[in-house]
Amino acid sequence: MSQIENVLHESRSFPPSSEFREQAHVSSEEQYQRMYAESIEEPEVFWDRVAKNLPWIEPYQTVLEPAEAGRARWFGGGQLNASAVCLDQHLEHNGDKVALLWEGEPGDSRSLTYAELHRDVCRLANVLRERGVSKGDRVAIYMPMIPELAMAVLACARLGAIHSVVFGGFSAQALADRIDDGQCQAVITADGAWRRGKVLPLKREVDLALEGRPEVHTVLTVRRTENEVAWQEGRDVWFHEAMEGASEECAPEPMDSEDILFLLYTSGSTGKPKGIMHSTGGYMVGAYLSARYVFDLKDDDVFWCTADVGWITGHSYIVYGPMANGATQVMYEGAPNAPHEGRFWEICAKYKVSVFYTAPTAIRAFMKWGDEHVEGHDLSSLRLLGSVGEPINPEAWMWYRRTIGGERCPIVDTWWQTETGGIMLTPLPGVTATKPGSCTRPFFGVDAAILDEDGNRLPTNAGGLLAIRKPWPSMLRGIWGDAERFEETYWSKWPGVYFPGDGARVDEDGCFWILGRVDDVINVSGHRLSTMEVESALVAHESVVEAAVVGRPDDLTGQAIVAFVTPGKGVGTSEELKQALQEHVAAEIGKLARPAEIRLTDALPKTRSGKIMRRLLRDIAAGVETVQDISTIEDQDVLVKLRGDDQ
Ligand code: 7RM
Repeated sequence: MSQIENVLHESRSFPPSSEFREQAHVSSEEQYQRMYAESIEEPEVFWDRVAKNLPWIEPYQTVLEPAEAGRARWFGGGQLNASAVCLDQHLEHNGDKVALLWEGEPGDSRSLTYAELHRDVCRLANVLRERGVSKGDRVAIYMPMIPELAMAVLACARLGAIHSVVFGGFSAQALADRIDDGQCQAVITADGAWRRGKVLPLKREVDLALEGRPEVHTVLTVRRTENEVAWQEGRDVWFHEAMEGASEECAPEPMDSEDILFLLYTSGSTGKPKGIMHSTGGYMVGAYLSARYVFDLKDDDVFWCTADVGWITGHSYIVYGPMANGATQVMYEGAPNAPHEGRFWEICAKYKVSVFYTAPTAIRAFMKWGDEHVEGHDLSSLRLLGSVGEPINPEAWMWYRRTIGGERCPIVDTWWQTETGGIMLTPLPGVTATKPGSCTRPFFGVDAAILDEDGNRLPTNAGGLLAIRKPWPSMLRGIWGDAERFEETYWSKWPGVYFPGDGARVDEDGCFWILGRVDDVINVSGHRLSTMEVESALVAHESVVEAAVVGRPDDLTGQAIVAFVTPGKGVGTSEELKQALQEHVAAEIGKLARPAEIRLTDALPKTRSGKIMRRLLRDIAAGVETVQDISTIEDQDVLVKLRGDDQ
């Protein structure tokens, strides 16, 4: 049985103001319907019109070549270069426009125009070329959130080298695994990264990762934190020294549409991380269009996506999408609470941010820290807010709208994945009536539906498996070195249909509600419940900041619900609270969803990108040793504490 029961009842709806609607790129329901219908029925016509906006070096011959599932080819015969799309095309009219407003964690700042960024990217590409990097080679990038990170990504793209960005918070071992898997020959890094006033010694991690890996011929190191670093003559090169003598002339390498632009590793629930492959043409077209329409980007916007470039969100909505649109962006190096909990709002006010894109995990942290850290910062420049990464519970959505958005900014809750390359389900801010907790409707070209295991379409409001039934330009092109796993993971559940691994339902207005990862669904007495819905009920209680629910084996009911709950400020860890929460869930959802056990905890285990690791909590709830890969956990201490509670 693949149905997931729908227990969350949310009926609030927020249409965009006429003021927002009138100025938006997509500004009426009729326009959305017309464009959406064309994108599905005549994808060649729709995507040709979009792709024409990019500066092709060689025009494409075909828009979409039919092929078996997962093998579609986009913009065949065309050639372009992603760094030229992001930089060169803006030079003539917008060279002096600011590309990056960068803020360092210690409070230093830099601003770079498109012309300056272009010049540095050309020089860096020449440095890499002189070190022997060429088209098709893989380069690992392991850096803090500094402008050189964007330069590194774009310099690889300029040469046609495949970049593999590894998040700077990962360990030497995680870096080594990814270098090995992608057979990278060069690494771009920094001496260190600032994190809450401390130095994370990145170069030291690189040195450890490269022990016994002589294939890596070059390590290019940016000086950022000025900590001492070890040096291997011949291999190690200082970024600033190499850049000094480098030429500013570097023609972009013409790349075929289907040439690989980058690899990005994503960890599945089991097994080793998958090197997701993205193409040049289709990916750029998707990133360009989604950034433009979802964030309604205009010439005078200041866009801030708070993700790290180490995640797909940073690839598509810091580097490629916004830059393809010539946007001005804020880039911030540090933590949201360094040196104080109001740092993000201080930055929004300082740079007059107009479009702000962050994750539910951050929003819940802001709620927990308290409104006093928001108050006193002028957020009147904000006109649009976004959310990504996890289901956003209605409580956090409403707080975001009220406290950050001043009840005036539309919220775009965007559902997508590393694999999809770009946003797939989302409101269009000038058109869609948003609902707290729903990512609303499919973006252009996205044919989404809710199916059961056998591929049957499920009726309105029935929870089932999310499916994407047609190819889209920014879809993944494979898993690096593992064609079989690619087929098996994404294309084998139903013929010709992409399986993202999430549960969802569609309501009577055609709005999608993501119910969480299918692996996380809980089965209580034959009722399949979504983690998302029980968590949302818990978070709606005034004493709760964050919650994660999992199933624990139970002789009677199959599974019993265990809820891990982070209580709010000043709330005691009492038995009364636990009982109140159990009753609260029973009242909100029904007795069947009443947690059998509530565990209060200061923090939940999360991935480094902020997603709650329910699979780990499942083992803790069941009291078994975990066999899961825990290398990607954000804070190992959380695990120790949770396990300590156990005894
Ligand atoms: C962009 C990103 C993908 C998984 C995905 C979902 C979850 C992401 C939302 C969401 C509900 C959202 N890529 N997810 N966005 N769930 N609403 N708006 O996060 O590859 O790291 O993760 O994240 O489960 O499958 S990712």
